[in-house]
Amino acid sequence: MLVFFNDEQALHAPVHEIFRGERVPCFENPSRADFVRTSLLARGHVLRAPLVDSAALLPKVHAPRYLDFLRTAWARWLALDAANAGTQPFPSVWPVRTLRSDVEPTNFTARLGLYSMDNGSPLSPGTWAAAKAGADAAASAAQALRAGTRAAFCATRPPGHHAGPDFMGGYCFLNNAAVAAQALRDGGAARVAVLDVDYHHGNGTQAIFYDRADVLFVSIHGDPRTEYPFYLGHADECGVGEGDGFNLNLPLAAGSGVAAWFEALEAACQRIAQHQPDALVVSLGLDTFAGDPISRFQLQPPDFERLGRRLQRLGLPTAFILEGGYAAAELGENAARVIDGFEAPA
Ligand code: SP5
Ligand code: ZN
Repeated sequence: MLVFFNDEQALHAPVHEIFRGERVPCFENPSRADFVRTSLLARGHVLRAPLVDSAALLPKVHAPRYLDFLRTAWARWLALDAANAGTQPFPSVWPVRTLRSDVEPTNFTARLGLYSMDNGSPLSPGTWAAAKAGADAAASAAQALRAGTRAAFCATRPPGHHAGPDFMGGYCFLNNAAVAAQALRDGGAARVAVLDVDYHHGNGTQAIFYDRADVLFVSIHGDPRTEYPFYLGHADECGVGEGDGFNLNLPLAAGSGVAAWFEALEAACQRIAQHQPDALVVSLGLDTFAGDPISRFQLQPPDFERLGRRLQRLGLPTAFILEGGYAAAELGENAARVIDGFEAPA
């Protein structure tokens, strides 16, 4: 399979995240992509650098003032105090209900809160470069599909599906799946479907396309009553305006087994087929794996092959975008299994 790998991913390497009130090493770290690279190379896949600049696509899925902040955030952090070079900024205040988000504060921490949904998306000096290269990979995958390639796989990090129109969150900064879907639309696809199989609901992608009928969003995820991102991903979220009917959430209780997961996948695939899209974008979170340290589904390595086979049967040009998956040492194997299933003889 055509695989895009952005070497810049290694430039996003924050040291700590906050977990249960304590600073712990980041679950989302460069080793994840390294394991995927090693595994895909060993299976004979050729890895290519992204070749499309996503700059013109980004303002179609993100607010310009958010993009400006993200691009300049580290420089602004250093401008506060040169000693900040060795420390990570975290937001500490957010414009929740009754507070205003239309006036951009000048204070750095206030701005960071304005553009964050959580304190779980630490920045590092190369965050923009890494995230931008991931978006370039997504745009490159879309271009390859437009040129007739059956499928492409973006081994990108940081992930993207929690990043909304104007905020970062859940380790995500730029919404790579949204970039791919928008690029496919701009390239002539009348209808696109995004299938999000990450353990966590793709709140950012849902928000970006919630009022649109041209991009169907379907997600299978841990029930937000107990699982991150908590405040979106319920079954009654169907879309709004022209987008009414073009959003399908299939939440499953944390701890759900493999049979329940594949039943949801079947429902997802049937809705996607009904949409008759010209292309499919898969937000491929591999944190549904039983061994994932922060998630609670039970998929085993062969189940990822089964997922790939089912997606192949949709018969659509398909862009896979890597999202979560924190059992880093198993991530390469599980990613390769999805590709194996997709490429298996029907
Ligand atoms: C892309 C992606 O997968 N982002 C996930 C972000 C999750 N951040 C919050 C994690 C909180 C996990 N709490 C789980 C407790 C398990 N012992
Ligand atoms: Zn996830």
